[in-house]
Amino acid sequence: MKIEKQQIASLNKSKKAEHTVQLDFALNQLNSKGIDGHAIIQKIKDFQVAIPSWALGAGGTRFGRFSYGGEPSNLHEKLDDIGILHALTNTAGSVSLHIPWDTPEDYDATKQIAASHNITFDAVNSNTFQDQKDAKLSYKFGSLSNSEDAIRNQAIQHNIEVAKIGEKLGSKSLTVWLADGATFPGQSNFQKALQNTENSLKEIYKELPLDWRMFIEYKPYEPNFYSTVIQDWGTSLMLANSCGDRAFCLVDLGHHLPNTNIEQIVATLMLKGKLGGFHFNDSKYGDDDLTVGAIKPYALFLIFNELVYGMANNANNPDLAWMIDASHNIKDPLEDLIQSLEAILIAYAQALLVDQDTLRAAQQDHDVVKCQEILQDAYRTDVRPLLKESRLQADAAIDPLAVYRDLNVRENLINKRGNDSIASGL
Ligand code: LRH
Ligand code: MN
Ligand code: MN
Repeated sequence: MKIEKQQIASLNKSKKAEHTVQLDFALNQLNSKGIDGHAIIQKIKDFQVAIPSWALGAGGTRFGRFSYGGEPSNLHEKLDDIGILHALTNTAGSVSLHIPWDTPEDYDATKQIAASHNITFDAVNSNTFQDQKDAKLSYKFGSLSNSEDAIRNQAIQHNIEVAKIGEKLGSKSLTVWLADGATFPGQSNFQKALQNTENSLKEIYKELPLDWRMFIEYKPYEPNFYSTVIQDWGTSLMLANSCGDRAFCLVDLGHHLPNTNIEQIVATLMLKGKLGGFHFNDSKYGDDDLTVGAIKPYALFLIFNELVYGMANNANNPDLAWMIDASHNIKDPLEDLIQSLEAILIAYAQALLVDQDTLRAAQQDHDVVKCQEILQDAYRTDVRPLLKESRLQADAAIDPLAVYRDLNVRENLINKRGNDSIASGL
């Protein structure tokens, strides 16, 4: 199923009058504060977030999985779903593949379908946290950190292979996330596990094309519940530094212990030019992979405030690879992704409203109250009319969720694919 521009344009018509009133109000409000709303609209229009190939079906939990119906059962159907998202939002312009879950069978066909939806290939993700069907050796006790040479080698070769697959599609980066760790004290030697991981990552890094980047993702726990080899940003930074200039840290919002100051981590990594990738989601307890902005929207805004500051001030930090990393247990995955994209853009637009010069001056004066006022004034501004305008200008939907429902997208997908198709992935 493909959504045509014409269908969106005709549904936009009914929203146009109300939108114009709201946009005028928002632009005037910003104007009175000396902010150029049109410049913000342009930045929102340019902002693209990768959709992971594993987020288009119902994820489920270890207790069960409830199918949503009409799920994509192969890579091409997944690209079609991202095409729907991109047509509606103009923000989902790339896909992040998980190999081997979504290894292309016919590269030309895959590229053609992606191109027909204006979708590019973002970071490719390796997977050494599961044993694959025909795998000779098991990752039960670790992959890149394993105490056995042959197992480490199999995992290294897999990562090199994933990069080769990505190269054929036009990807420029590899994301490595390791489940490696221990579930019980004494199970593994911390120093050896870390040293093995460092050596393995260096082997992979050495084989990456020169215009590629490597992103090293960290996570404190799960699936191992006593220790994880790459547990935090410090470990990730240390490993990235030892690999080289093209290795970076990847921050996944769900990969922090409760109350961690993620915005400070972002600031620190950007100062050092070492923040490369970003996985969006939200959580209440752990790596819940909930819809972005569903639980802690102010924290997301504070994180974006540091990202915006870093993008303006840390020329040594590369452009970031943005991706949604969420799982869908009870919602329609496409509706959930529309909500996540909206939350990301809201936080981004609000962060763009922060008057950095006034904030610096207030910080210099130690005017703590004013500092807080500046941030909260931006956070409490309704930027949704700017988002709507950015979509309208890009021929996307003023209200993507409403158009999705008006066009009966899910019903159409169920008719086409059936009620119990299953997407590969988590
Ligand atoms: C691990 C993770 C990582 C994986 C994805 C499926 O929790 O965040 O990014 O690749 O989930
Ligand atoms: Mn992640
Ligand atoms: Mn995760």
